[in-house]
Amino acid sequence: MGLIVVSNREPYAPKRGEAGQLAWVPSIGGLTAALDPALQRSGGTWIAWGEERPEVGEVDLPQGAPRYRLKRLRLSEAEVRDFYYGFANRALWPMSHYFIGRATYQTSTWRTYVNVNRRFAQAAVESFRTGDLIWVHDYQLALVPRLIREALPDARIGFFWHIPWPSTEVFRTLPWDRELLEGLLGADLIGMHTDEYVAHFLSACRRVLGAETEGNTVRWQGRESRVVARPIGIEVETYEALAANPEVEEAADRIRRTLQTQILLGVDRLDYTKGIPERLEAFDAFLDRHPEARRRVTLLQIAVPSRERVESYRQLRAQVEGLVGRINGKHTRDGWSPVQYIYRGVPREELVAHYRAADVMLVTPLRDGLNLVAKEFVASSRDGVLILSRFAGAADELPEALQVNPYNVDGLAEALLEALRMPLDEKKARLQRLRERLRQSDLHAWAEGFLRELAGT
Ligand code: ADQ
Repeated sequence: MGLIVVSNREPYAPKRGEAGQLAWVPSIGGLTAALDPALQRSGGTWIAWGEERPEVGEVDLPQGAPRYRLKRLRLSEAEVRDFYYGFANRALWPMSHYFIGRATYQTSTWRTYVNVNRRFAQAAVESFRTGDLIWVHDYQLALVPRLIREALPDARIGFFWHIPWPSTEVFRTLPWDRELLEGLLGADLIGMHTDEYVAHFLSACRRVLGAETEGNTVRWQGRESRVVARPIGIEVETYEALAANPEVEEAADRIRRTLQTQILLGVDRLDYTKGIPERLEAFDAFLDRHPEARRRVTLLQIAVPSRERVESYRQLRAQVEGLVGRINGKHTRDGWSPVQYIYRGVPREELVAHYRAADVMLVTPLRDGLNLVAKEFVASSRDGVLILSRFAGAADELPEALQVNPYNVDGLAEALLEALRMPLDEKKARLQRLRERLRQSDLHAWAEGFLRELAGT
Protein backbone atom coordinates (compact mmCIF):
# COMPACT_ATOMS: atom_id res chain seq x y z
CA MET A 1 0.00 0.00 0.00
CA GLY A 2 1.55 3.27 -1.12
CA LEU A 3 1.07 6.78 0.15
CA ILE A 4 0.20 9.97 -1.72
CA VAL A 5 0.90 13.24 0.09
CA VAL A 6 -0.50 16.48 -1.28
CA SER A 7 0.81 19.74 0.19
CA ASN A 8 1.48 23.25 -0.97
CA ARG A 9 5.15 23.28 0.01
CA GLU A 10 7.62 20.82 -1.41
CA PRO A 11 9.53 18.48 0.92
CA TYR A 12 12.87 19.02 -0.81
CA ALA A 13 14.08 22.13 -2.60
CA PRO A 14 16.54 22.14 -5.49
CA LYS A 15 19.84 23.89 -4.89
CA ARG A 16 22.52 24.43 -7.53
CA GLY A 17 26.02 23.50 -6.40
CA GLU A 18 29.07 25.49 -7.48
CA ALA A 19 29.77 23.06 -10.30
CA GLY A 20 26.19 23.53 -11.52
CA GLN A 21 24.95 20.16 -10.25
CA LEU A 22 21.48 19.95 -8.73
CA ALA A 23 21.11 18.89 -5.10
CA TRP A 24 17.73 18.26 -3.45
CA VAL A 25 17.83 19.55 0.09
CA PRO A 26 15.13 18.68 2.66
CA SER A 27 12.97 21.69 3.50
CA ILE A 28 12.96 22.81 7.14
CA GLY A 29 9.64 22.28 8.83
CA GLY A 30 7.43 19.76 10.53
CA LEU A 31 5.73 18.36 7.46
CA THR A 32 8.89 17.15 5.74
CA ALA A 33 10.24 15.73 9.01
CA ALA A 34 6.94 13.89 9.62
CA LEU A 35 6.06 12.58 6.19
CA ASP A 36 9.36 12.03 4.42
CA PRO A 37 10.11 8.96 6.61
CA ALA A 38 6.55 7.66 6.13
CA LEU A 39 6.81 8.03 2.35
CA GLN A 40 10.26 6.50 2.32
CA ARG A 41 8.86 3.47 4.11
CA SER A 42 5.76 2.92 2.00
CA GLY A 43 6.81 4.42 -1.34
CA GLY A 44 4.47 6.61 -3.35
CA THR A 45 4.18 10.19 -4.49
CA TRP A 46 4.39 13.65 -2.94
CA ILE A 47 2.58 16.35 -4.92
CA ALA A 48 3.52 19.96 -4.22
CA TRP A 49 3.97 23.37 -5.81
CA GLY A 50 7.44 23.39 -7.39
CA GLU A 51 8.21 26.82 -6.02
CA GLU A 52 11.94 26.81 -6.47
CA ARG A 53 13.47 26.92 -9.91
CA PRO A 54 14.59 25.08 -12.03
CA GLU A 55 11.49 23.74 -13.67
CA VAL A 56 11.97 20.06 -12.96
CA GLY A 57 8.58 18.32 -13.18
CA GLU A 58 9.32 15.06 -11.40
CA VAL A 59 12.17 13.78 -9.30
CA ASP A 60 12.83 10.61 -7.33
CA LEU A 61 13.82 11.18 -3.72
CA PRO A 62 15.89 11.05 -1.64
CA GLN A 63 18.65 11.62 -4.13
CA GLY A 64 20.95 8.63 -4.48
CA ALA A 65 18.59 6.20 -2.73
CA PRO A 66 15.17 7.03 -4.16
CA ARG A 67 12.10 5.72 -2.38
CA TYR A 68 9.30 7.92 -3.73
CA ARG A 69 8.50 10.44 -6.45
CA LEU A 70 8.02 14.18 -6.02
CA LYS A 71 5.65 15.71 -8.59
CA ARG A 72 6.21 19.45 -8.82
CA LEU A 73 3.32 21.53 -10.11
CA ARG A 74 4.35 24.69 -11.91
CA LEU A 75 2.11 27.58 -11.04
CA SER A 76 2.00 30.66 -13.22
CA GLU A 77 2.78 34.09 -11.77
CA ALA A 78 -0.96 34.91 -11.80
CA GLU A 79 -1.82 31.62 -10.07
CA VAL A 80 0.73 32.25 -7.33
CA ARG A 81 -0.63 35.76 -6.85
CA ASP A 82 -4.30 34.76 -6.65
CA PHE A 83 -4.25 31.22 -5.25
CA TYR A 84 -1.44 31.54 -2.73
CA TYR A 85 -1.10 35.21 -1.79
CA GLY A 86 -4.64 36.14 -2.77
CA PHE A 87 -7.09 33.55 -1.53
CA ALA A 88 -5.08 31.36 0.86
CA ASN A 89 -3.18 34.14 2.59
CA ARG A 90 -5.49 37.13 2.26
CA ALA A 91 -8.81 35.38 2.81
CA LEU A 92 -8.52 32.00 4.56
CA TRP A 93 -5.52 32.79 6.77
CA PRO A 94 -6.90 35.99 8.38
CA MET A 95 -10.45 34.62 8.62
CA SER A 96 -9.30 31.42 10.36
CA HIS A 97 -7.26 33.47 12.85
CA TYR A 98 -10.26 35.73 13.64
CA PHE A 99 -8.85 38.72 11.75
CA ILE A 100 -11.87 39.29 9.54
CA GLY A 101 -10.96 42.97 9.26
CA ARG A 102 -7.87 41.91 7.34
CA ALA A 103 -9.64 39.37 5.12
CA THR A 104 -10.25 40.22 1.47
CA TYR A 105 -12.89 38.07 -0.19
CA GLN A 106 -12.58 38.35 -3.98
CA THR A 107 -14.35 36.23 -6.55
CA SER A 108 -11.36 36.35 -8.91
CA THR A 109 -8.91 34.92 -6.34
CA TRP A 110 -11.49 32.32 -5.28
CA ARG A 111 -11.78 31.14 -8.91
CA THR A 112 -8.04 30.69 -9.14
CA TYR A 113 -8.07 28.84 -5.81
CA VAL A 114 -10.63 26.41 -7.25
CA ASN A 115 -8.61 25.91 -10.43
CA VAL A 116 -5.32 25.35 -8.65
CA ASN A 117 -6.96 22.93 -6.20
CA ARG A 118 -8.27 21.09 -9.25
CA ARG A 119 -4.74 20.75 -10.61
CA PHE A 120 -3.44 19.31 -7.34
CA ALA A 121 -6.36 16.87 -7.22
CA GLN A 122 -5.80 15.79 -10.80
CA ALA A 123 -2.14 15.06 -10.10
CA ALA A 124 -3.16 12.93 -7.11
CA VAL A 125 -5.70 11.01 -9.17
CA GLU A 126 -3.10 10.33 -11.88
CA SER A 127 -0.64 8.99 -9.30
CA PHE A 128 -3.16 6.83 -7.48
CA ARG A 129 -3.00 3.05 -7.48
CA THR A 130 -5.63 0.86 -5.81
CA GLY A 131 -5.03 0.61 -2.06
CA ASP A 132 -3.01 3.83 -1.77
CA LEU A 133 -3.73 6.19 1.12
CA ILE A 134 -4.02 9.87 0.21
CA TRP A 135 -3.14 12.55 2.76
CA VAL A 136 -3.84 16.20 1.86
CA HIS A 137 -2.52 19.11 3.93
CA ASP A 138 -3.73 22.49 4.98
CA TYR A 139 -5.83 25.48 4.10
CA GLN A 140 -4.32 26.06 0.67
CA LEU A 141 -5.86 22.78 -0.52
CA ALA A 142 -9.24 22.52 1.19
CA LEU A 143 -11.13 21.57 -1.98
CA VAL A 144 -8.77 18.78 -2.99
CA PRO A 145 -10.44 15.94 -0.98
CA ARG A 146 -13.79 16.35 -2.72
CA LEU A 147 -12.20 16.84 -6.14
CA ILE A 148 -10.28 13.59 -5.71
CA ARG A 149 -13.39 11.85 -4.34
CA GLU A 150 -15.34 12.66 -7.52
CA ALA A 151 -12.79 10.72 -9.54
CA LEU A 152 -12.00 8.01 -6.97
CA PRO A 153 -15.15 7.22 -4.96
CA ASP A 154 -13.49 4.42 -2.97
CA ALA A 155 -10.10 5.96 -2.17
CA ARG A 156 -9.12 6.53 1.47
CA ILE A 157 -8.52 10.24 1.81
CA GLY A 158 -7.23 12.06 4.89
CA PHE A 159 -6.89 15.79 5.45
CA PHE A 160 -5.04 17.79 8.09
CA TRP A 161 -6.03 21.40 8.79
CA HIS A 162 -2.96 23.03 10.44
CA ILE A 163 -4.42 26.39 11.44
CA PRO A 164 -7.28 27.26 13.83
CA TRP A 165 -10.85 26.47 12.81
CA PRO A 166 -12.79 29.54 13.96
CA SER A 167 -16.21 29.85 15.51
CA THR A 168 -19.06 29.49 12.99
CA GLU A 169 -19.99 33.16 13.34
CA VAL A 170 -16.59 34.03 11.89
CA PHE A 171 -16.43 31.18 9.39
CA ARG A 172 -19.77 32.20 7.88
CA THR A 173 -18.30 35.53 6.75
CA LEU A 174 -16.60 33.57 3.97
CA PRO A 175 -18.78 33.85 0.86
CA TRP A 176 -17.76 30.31 -0.15
CA ASP A 177 -18.37 28.70 3.25
CA ARG A 178 -20.44 25.83 1.80
CA GLU A 179 -17.97 25.06 -0.94
CA LEU A 180 -15.08 24.93 1.51
CA LEU A 181 -16.88 22.56 3.88
CA GLU A 182 -18.02 20.34 1.04
CA GLY A 183 -14.46 20.28 -0.28
CA LEU A 184 -13.14 19.03 3.05
CA LEU A 185 -15.95 16.52 3.53
CA GLY A 186 -14.60 14.60 0.57
CA ALA A 187 -12.11 13.21 3.13
CA ASP A 188 -12.78 10.16 5.33
CA LEU A 189 -10.69 11.50 8.19
CA ILE A 190 -10.11 15.19 8.99
CA GLY A 191 -7.51 16.10 11.61
CA MET A 192 -7.15 19.38 13.53
CA HIS A 193 -5.01 20.45 16.49
CA THR A 194 -7.59 20.87 19.27
CA ASP A 195 -11.01 19.68 20.46
CA GLU A 196 -12.25 23.25 20.19
CA TYR A 197 -11.44 23.49 16.46
CA VAL A 198 -13.18 20.15 15.92
CA ALA A 199 -16.26 21.39 17.79
CA HIS A 200 -16.34 24.56 15.67
CA PHE A 201 -15.99 22.53 12.48
CA LEU A 202 -18.84 20.19 13.44
CA SER A 203 -20.99 23.19 14.28
CA ALA A 204 -20.22 24.75 10.86
CA CYS A 205 -21.25 21.52 9.13
CA ARG A 206 -24.57 21.59 10.97
CA ARG A 207 -25.33 25.28 10.63
CA VAL A 208 -23.92 26.08 7.19
CA LEU A 209 -24.68 22.84 5.38
CA GLY A 210 -27.48 21.46 7.53
CA ALA A 211 -25.43 18.25 7.77
CA GLU A 212 -26.09 15.67 10.45
CA THR A 213 -23.36 15.07 13.03
CA GLU A 214 -23.09 12.33 15.62
CA GLY A 215 -20.14 12.39 17.97
CA ASN A 216 -17.18 13.15 15.74
CA THR A 217 -18.86 11.96 12.56
CA VAL A 218 -20.41 14.17 9.89
CA ARG A 219 -22.94 12.70 7.47
CA TRP A 220 -23.32 14.58 4.23
CA GLN A 221 -24.62 13.50 0.84
CA GLY A 222 -24.53 9.83 1.71
CA ARG A 223 -20.95 9.87 2.98
CA GLU A 224 -19.34 9.98 6.41
CA SER A 225 -16.28 11.90 7.55
CA ARG A 226 -14.66 11.61 10.97
CA VAL A 227 -13.20 14.78 12.48
CA VAL A 228 -10.56 14.32 15.19
CA ALA A 229 -8.19 16.39 17.33
CA ARG A 230 -4.65 15.12 16.76
CA PRO A 231 -2.12 17.85 17.66
CA ILE A 232 1.14 17.60 15.76
CA GLY A 233 4.32 16.79 17.72
CA ILE A 234 8.00 17.56 17.24
CA GLU A 235 11.04 15.31 16.99
CA VAL A 236 11.70 15.43 20.73
CA GLU A 237 14.85 13.29 20.66
CA THR A 238 16.40 15.32 17.86
CA TYR A 239 15.96 18.54 19.85
CA GLU A 240 17.22 16.92 23.05
CA ALA A 241 20.29 15.62 21.26
CA LEU A 242 20.98 18.96 19.61
CA ALA A 243 20.59 20.75 22.95
CA ALA A 244 23.13 18.39 24.54
CA ASN A 245 25.62 18.82 21.68
CA PRO A 246 28.81 20.54 23.00
CA GLU A 247 28.98 22.91 20.02
CA VAL A 248 25.42 24.04 20.59
CA GLU A 249 26.14 24.43 24.30
CA GLU A 250 29.19 26.52 23.43
CA ALA A 251 27.07 28.69 21.12
CA ALA A 252 24.52 29.14 23.93
CA ASP A 253 27.34 30.24 26.27
CA ARG A 254 28.52 32.73 23.67
CA ILE A 255 25.03 34.25 23.47
CA ARG A 256 24.93 34.57 27.29
CA ARG A 257 28.44 36.04 27.47
CA THR A 258 27.66 38.57 24.76
CA LEU A 259 24.46 39.82 26.36
CA GLN A 260 25.54 39.53 30.01
CA THR A 261 21.91 39.73 31.17
CA GLN A 262 18.93 37.47 31.66
CA ILE A 263 17.47 36.61 28.28
CA LEU A 264 13.85 36.75 27.13
CA LEU A 265 13.44 35.10 23.74
CA GLY A 266 10.86 35.36 20.96
CA VAL A 267 11.06 33.19 17.79
CA ASP A 268 8.39 33.57 15.15
CA ARG A 269 7.57 33.90 11.51
CA LEU A 270 6.91 37.61 11.11
CA ASP A 271 3.14 37.29 11.02
CA TYR A 272 0.43 39.50 12.53
CA THR A 273 -1.06 36.47 14.28
CA LYS A 274 2.07 35.97 16.39
CA GLY A 275 1.57 38.99 18.69
CA ILE A 276 5.04 40.49 18.27
CA PRO A 277 4.05 44.19 18.67
CA GLU A 278 1.98 43.33 21.78
CA ARG A 279 4.97 41.45 23.22
CA LEU A 280 7.24 44.45 22.63
CA GLU A 281 4.69 46.78 24.23
CA ALA A 282 4.50 44.49 27.27
CA PHE A 283 8.28 44.51 27.60
CA ASP A 284 8.27 48.29 27.39
CA ALA A 285 5.61 48.45 30.16
CA PHE A 286 7.67 46.02 32.23
CA LEU A 287 10.78 48.21 31.96
CA ASP A 288 8.75 51.32 32.87
CA ARG A 289 7.41 49.63 35.96
CA HIS A 290 10.64 47.92 37.01
CA PRO A 291 13.52 50.28 36.31
CA GLU A 292 15.72 47.98 38.44
CA ALA A 293 15.43 45.40 35.61
CA ARG A 294 17.30 47.71 33.22
CA ARG A 295 20.71 46.31 32.30
CA ARG A 296 19.63 42.97 33.80
CA VAL A 297 17.38 41.69 31.05
CA THR A 298 17.35 41.67 27.24
CA LEU A 299 14.57 40.70 24.85
CA LEU A 300 16.00 38.82 21.90
CA GLN A 301 13.47 38.64 19.08
CA ILE A 302 14.21 36.40 16.10
CA ALA A 303 11.76 36.89 13.24
CA VAL A 304 11.76 34.95 9.96
CA PRO A 305 10.75 36.97 6.91
CA SER A 306 7.36 35.79 5.65
CA ARG A 307 4.84 36.55 2.85
CA GLU A 308 6.48 39.88 2.07
CA ARG A 309 4.39 40.28 -1.05
CA VAL A 310 1.33 40.87 1.11
CA GLU A 311 0.95 44.51 2.14
CA SER A 312 -0.12 43.80 5.74
CA TYR A 313 3.10 41.80 6.26
CA ARG A 314 5.21 44.70 5.01
CA GLN A 315 3.32 47.02 7.34
CA LEU A 316 3.91 44.67 10.25
CA ARG A 317 7.63 44.63 9.55
CA ALA A 318 7.73 48.44 9.62
CA GLN A 319 5.65 48.49 12.80
CA VAL A 320 7.93 46.00 14.60
CA GLU A 321 11.09 47.82 13.50
CA GLY A 322 9.57 51.13 14.64
CA LEU A 323 8.72 49.67 18.05
CA VAL A 324 12.18 48.16 18.51
CA GLY A 325 13.69 51.57 17.71
CA ARG A 326 11.34 53.40 20.05
CA ILE A 327 11.90 51.03 23.00
CA ASN A 328 15.67 50.99 22.53
CA GLY A 329 15.70 54.78 22.17
CA LYS A 330 13.80 55.14 25.41
CA HIS A 331 15.59 52.63 27.68
CA THR A 332 19.13 52.18 26.36
CA ARG A 333 21.76 52.92 29.04
CA ASP A 334 25.55 52.55 29.24
CA GLY A 335 25.99 50.20 26.31
CA TRP A 336 22.94 48.05 27.22
CA SER A 337 20.04 47.93 24.75
CA PRO A 338 16.84 46.24 25.87
CA VAL A 339 15.81 44.70 22.53
CA GLN A 340 18.00 42.75 20.12
CA TYR A 341 16.21 42.10 16.85
CA ILE A 342 17.25 39.49 14.29
CA TYR A 343 15.30 39.49 11.02
CA ARG A 344 16.20 36.25 9.22
CA GLY A 345 15.76 32.51 9.32
CA VAL A 346 18.46 30.83 11.40
CA PRO A 347 19.83 27.27 11.10
CA ARG A 348 18.37 24.74 13.53
CA GLU A 349 21.59 24.48 15.62
CA GLU A 350 21.57 28.23 16.14
CA LEU A 351 17.88 28.18 17.00
CA VAL A 352 18.43 25.50 19.64
CA ALA A 353 21.44 27.43 21.04
CA HIS A 354 19.06 30.36 21.53
CA TYR A 355 16.41 28.15 23.19
CA ARG A 356 19.17 26.85 25.43
CA ALA A 357 20.45 30.32 26.31
CA ALA A 358 17.01 31.76 27.12
CA ASP A 359 15.78 32.28 30.67
CA VAL A 360 12.25 32.95 29.48
CA MET A 361 10.63 31.96 26.19
CA LEU A 362 7.81 34.23 25.06
CA VAL A 363 5.30 32.48 22.82
CA THR A 364 2.44 34.94 22.77
CA PRO A 365 0.43 34.63 19.54
CA LEU A 366 -2.94 36.35 19.34
CA ARG A 367 -4.13 33.15 17.66
CA ASP A 368 -2.15 30.11 16.50
CA GLY A 369 -3.22 26.70 15.19
CA LEU A 370 -0.77 24.98 17.51
CA ASN A 371 2.74 26.55 17.71
CA LEU A 372 5.77 24.36 17.35
CA VAL A 373 8.22 26.89 18.80
CA ALA A 374 6.74 26.32 22.28
CA LYS A 375 7.33 22.58 21.98
CA GLU A 376 10.84 23.01 20.55
CA PHE A 377 11.76 25.21 23.52
CA VAL A 378 10.43 22.67 26.02
CA ALA A 379 12.50 19.91 24.41
CA SER A 380 15.67 22.05 24.31
CA SER A 381 15.72 24.09 27.52
CA ARG A 382 17.47 23.11 30.76
CA ASP A 383 15.84 25.47 33.24
CA GLY A 384 13.97 28.13 31.29
CA VAL A 385 10.37 29.24 31.75
CA LEU A 386 7.77 29.10 28.98
CA ILE A 387 5.24 31.94 28.81
CA LEU A 388 2.46 30.78 26.50
CA SER A 389 -0.60 32.46 25.04
CA ARG A 390 -3.88 30.80 25.89
CA PHE A 391 -4.81 31.35 22.22
CA ALA A 392 -2.14 28.97 20.92
CA GLY A 393 -3.52 25.49 20.20
CA ALA A 394 -0.54 24.08 22.12
CA ALA A 395 -1.87 25.58 25.39
CA ASP A 396 -4.12 22.52 25.90
CA GLU A 397 -1.10 20.23 25.99
CA LEU A 398 1.22 22.52 27.96
CA PRO A 399 -0.61 23.44 31.18
CA GLU A 400 2.61 23.90 33.21
CA ALA A 401 3.59 26.89 31.09
CA LEU A 402 2.71 30.35 32.47
CA GLN A 403 -0.39 30.95 30.39
CA VAL A 404 -1.27 34.51 29.46
CA ASN A 405 -3.74 36.60 27.51
CA PRO A 406 -1.50 38.30 24.93
CA TYR A 407 -3.91 41.23 24.56
CA ASN A 408 -3.42 42.07 28.25
CA VAL A 409 -0.22 44.09 28.28
CA ASP A 410 -0.29 44.44 32.10
CA GLY A 411 -0.86 40.72 32.62
CA LEU A 412 1.98 39.91 30.26
CA ALA A 413 4.33 42.27 32.10
CA GLU A 414 3.37 40.56 35.40
CA ALA A 415 3.99 37.11 33.94
CA LEU A 416 7.45 38.32 32.92
CA LEU A 417 8.21 39.27 36.49
CA GLU A 418 6.91 35.94 37.80
CA ALA A 419 9.02 34.03 35.27
CA LEU A 420 12.19 35.97 36.07
CA ARG A 421 11.70 35.37 39.81
CA MET A 422 10.67 31.72 39.63
CA PRO A 423 12.79 29.46 41.89
CA LEU A 424 15.08 27.03 40.07
CA ASP A 425 13.36 23.93 41.51
CA GLU A 426 9.99 25.04 40.25
CA LYS A 427 11.35 25.86 36.79
CA LYS A 428 12.91 22.43 36.50
CA ALA A 429 9.83 20.63 37.80
CA ARG A 430 7.57 22.42 35.31
CA LEU A 431 9.88 21.70 32.38
CA GLN A 432 10.14 18.07 33.41
CA ARG A 433 6.38 17.59 33.35
CA LEU A 434 6.04 19.43 30.05
CA ARG A 435 8.72 17.34 28.44
CA GLU A 436 7.21 14.06 29.61
CA ARG A 437 3.99 14.95 27.86
CA LEU A 438 5.82 15.89 24.63
CA ARG A 439 7.55 12.52 24.60
CA GLN A 440 4.23 10.70 24.69
CA SER A 441 3.33 11.86 21.21
CA ASP A 442 6.19 13.01 19.04
CA LEU A 443 6.12 13.87 15.37
CA HIS A 444 6.56 10.33 14.06
CA ALA A 445 3.88 8.96 16.37
CA TRP A 446 1.57 11.71 15.07
CA ALA A 447 2.10 10.80 11.41
CA GLU A 448 1.95 7.06 11.96
CA GLY A 449 -1.10 7.34 14.20
CA PHE A 450 -3.00 9.42 11.64
CA LEU A 451 -2.15 7.06 8.79
CA ARG A 452 -3.16 4.04 10.86
CA GLU A 453 -6.48 5.65 11.67
CA LEU A 454 -6.97 6.56 8.02
CA ALA A 455 -6.25 3.01 6.89
CA GLY A 456 -8.77 1.72 9.43
CA THR A 457 -11.60 4.13 8.70
P1 ADQ B 1 3.68 28.35 11.59
O1 ADQ B 1 2.69 29.46 11.61
O2 ADQ B 1 4.82 28.51 10.67
O3 ADQ B 1 2.99 26.93 11.33
P2 ADQ B 1 4.98 27.28 14.09
O4 ADQ B 1 4.15 26.11 14.50
O5 ADQ B 1 5.48 28.07 15.25
O6 ADQ B 1 4.19 28.29 13.15
O7 ADQ B 1 6.22 26.74 13.26
C1 ADQ B 1 7.25 27.60 12.88
C2 ADQ B 1 8.51 26.78 12.58
O8 ADQ B 1 9.46 27.67 11.99
C3 ADQ B 1 9.13 26.18 13.82
O9 ADQ B 1 9.53 24.86 13.56
C4 ADQ B 1 10.35 27.08 14.09
O10 ADQ B 1 11.46 26.39 14.59
C5 ADQ B 1 10.66 27.65 12.73
N1 ADQ B 1 11.18 29.03 12.89
C6 ADQ B 1 10.56 30.06 13.47
N2 ADQ B 1 11.35 31.15 13.45
C7 ADQ B 1 12.49 30.79 12.87
C8 ADQ B 1 13.71 31.48 12.52
N3 ADQ B 1 13.92 32.77 12.77
N4 ADQ B 1 14.65 30.77 11.89
C9 ADQ B 1 14.46 29.48 11.60
N5 ADQ B 1 13.37 28.79 11.90
C10 ADQ B 1 12.38 29.44 12.51
C11 ADQ B 1 1.66 26.48 11.02
C12 ADQ B 1 0.57 26.92 11.99
C13 ADQ B 1 0.96 26.52 13.40
C14 ADQ B 1 1.18 25.01 13.48
C15 ADQ B 1 2.12 24.54 12.37
C16 ADQ B 1 2.16 23.01 12.30
O11 ADQ B 1 0.36 28.32 11.91
O12 ADQ B 1 -0.04 26.91 14.34
O13 ADQ B 1 1.77 24.70 14.74
O14 ADQ B 1 1.70 25.03 11.10
O15 ADQ B 1 0.91 22.45 12.12
